[in-house]
Amino acid sequence: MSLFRNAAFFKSAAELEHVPASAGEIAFAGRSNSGKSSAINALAGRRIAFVSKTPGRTRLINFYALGAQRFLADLPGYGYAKVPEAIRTPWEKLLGAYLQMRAPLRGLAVVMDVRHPLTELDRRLLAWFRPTGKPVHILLTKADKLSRAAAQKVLRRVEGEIAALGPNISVQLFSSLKNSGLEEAAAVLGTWLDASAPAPCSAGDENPRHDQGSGNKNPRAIRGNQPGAKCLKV
Ligand SMILES: Nc1nc2c(ncn2[C@@H]2O[C@H](COP(=O)(O)OP(=O)(O)OP(=O)(O)O)[C@@H](O)[C@H]2O)c(=O)[nH]1
Ligand SMILES: [Mg+2]
Repeated sequence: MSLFRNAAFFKSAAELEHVPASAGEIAFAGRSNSGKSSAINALAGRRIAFVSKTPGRTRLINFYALGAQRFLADLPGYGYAKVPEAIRTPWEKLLGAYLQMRAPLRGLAVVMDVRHPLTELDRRLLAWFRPTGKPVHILLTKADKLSRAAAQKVLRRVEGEIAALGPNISVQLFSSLKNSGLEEAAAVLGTWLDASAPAPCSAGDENPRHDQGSGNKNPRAIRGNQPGAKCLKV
């Protein structure tokens, strides 16, 4: 079964200084209440991420370890108007800095409620993340809330809209409730992580591979890929 079945809670980070050293990770972003944590639980096959009836509860980045220094990161949801400004500002800063500067980030899973895809905030996130050059996979979740035909119609519409956004962006239907779309999601996200799998070390080789293909040229790129981070003794 997929490597996501090994996922286990690792830590929460309220600031970038607290993110773990990582050899590769995938972040889940999306509006509050869109189903990010539920999608992580569905991929893990058990409840490891906190699912809330109250939108906007996750204000930290929650990291789930997959082994071999690879992680899933559950990001704070955006677009929940009732969050007070005093909380919202540092939270949005954390999200922005993480997405733009996290070198080990291999790609972004953007979770959208199939009934409200590509909202203004989702489009802003996409427009803003695209320059990193990293791939995006959209999960149109809560697909169980629509008939099969209606869900397919939304899928086709979103496919059409993202085609205009350029390469490296894909979309699928998903339901955490019905566990549908799991294999497709695991295959896409797994490929991103496989591309960053730690290379076996030869004797005396503590020299990690460079951060290839992430597209992140930012010299302020935050933790990860430190010496030793990608070189796994087997
Ligand atoms: N029917 C249905 N409900 C879902 C699905 N995924 C999530 N939900 C429900 O939607 C609500 C929000 O789910 P979460 O996974 O907590 O959403 P989130 O995006 O992590 O929310 P925040 O952490 O607040 O940003 C919960 O009541 C879930 O049970 C799904 O595929 N189908
Ligand atoms: Mg959540």
